Amino acid sequence: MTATLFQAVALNDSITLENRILMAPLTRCMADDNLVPTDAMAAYYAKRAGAGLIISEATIIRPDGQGYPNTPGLFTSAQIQGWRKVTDAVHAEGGKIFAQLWHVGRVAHPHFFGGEVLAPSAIGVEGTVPRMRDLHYVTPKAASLDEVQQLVKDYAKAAENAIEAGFDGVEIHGANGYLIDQFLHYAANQREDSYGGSPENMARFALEVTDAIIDAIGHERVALRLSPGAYFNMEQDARDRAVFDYLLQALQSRQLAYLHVGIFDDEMRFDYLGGRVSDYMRAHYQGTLVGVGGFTPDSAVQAIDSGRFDLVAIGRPFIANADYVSKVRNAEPLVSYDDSMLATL
Ligand code: FNR
Ligand code: 8K6
Repeated sequence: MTATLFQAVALNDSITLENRILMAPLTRCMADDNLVPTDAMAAYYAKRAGAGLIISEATIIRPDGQGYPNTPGLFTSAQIQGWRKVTDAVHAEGGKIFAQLWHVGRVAHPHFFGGEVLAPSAIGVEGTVPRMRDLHYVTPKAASLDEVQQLVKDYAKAAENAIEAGFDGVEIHGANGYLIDQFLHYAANQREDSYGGSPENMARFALEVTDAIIDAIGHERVALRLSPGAYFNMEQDARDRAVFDYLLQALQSRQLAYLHVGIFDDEMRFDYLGGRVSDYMRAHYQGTLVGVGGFTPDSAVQAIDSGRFDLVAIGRPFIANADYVSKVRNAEPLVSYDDSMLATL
């Protein structure tokens, strides 16, 4: 009884998805040492082209956006050519793919690029780089106004590069405690200039990045992922609610392709949001919403049929089942995900 998932859905006049199942963005740390996507990555994505839309693993917009080993980039011509092989392979299988644009902000590590770590404020996080546990996070430098403006330009440039690489659009990674999300939470943003101190100011960077990318490639091809509920590399602060109330309202006029919930488990509840992040976003945003986090085909159908969101993104089960979509369509059993599957593509 999964027919709901196999209805086509128009995101706008330019992009129609064949089904409601998105492949969630999944960092795999398998690009080469120049952060260029490999042939193995092209094969990995092509096998998953049955998704209505693939969202690529998070892809860094410039060198100081890197916080994990071998995450791909979109700032050199070799990287653009590498991604071109991926997008060609996905398109040859009849699929669609957006690039997820990423800068990790304060969880970047100088080990990868040999420079300063930039963030909204000079507030670090405890901990170490995943998979490289001897690399401790450093205290970042608060970006100057000029540096903030350069970041906005570099997001727009990476979006242009994504289109040159053959992507159907981009998803801005504004979630999970990375740079854009750091501007949106009081725990990471204590600026006293026009980018901090009030909902309007704290939402400014997210909106400037979104608008610059819309100007560069058109609103039909731009999506955004947000984490109003702080849960990863971020402490909760009840004042954040007003920032997201403001931001979601402001996004209404941008006519994005979709808005995507940034969470690992949709059942997580946040007091200051009144419950689940997905329900909060649904109540405050009228456009197409993508839910995610622990869904099975049945629970996704239930959520979509009851109007909680419009499309579902599937993460770990897509790692375990390249043919996730055809298995669901044919009611075949799914292989269970296991962390050991991250070792190979
Ligand atoms: C993720 N997730 C993630 N999110 C994101 O926005 N960009 C990314 O690059 C990644 N990378 C990533 C890697 C791995 C190994 C996991 C498990 C998760 C989060 C992901 O998109 C999704 O929100 C969660 O996995 C929850 O969905 P599932 O797995 O329960 O369907
Ligand atoms: C080296 C791979 C990098 C992957 C980046 C994303 C991390 C994925 C898996 C870790 C799970 C983190 C879960 C955080 C949830 C916190 C809930 C309170």
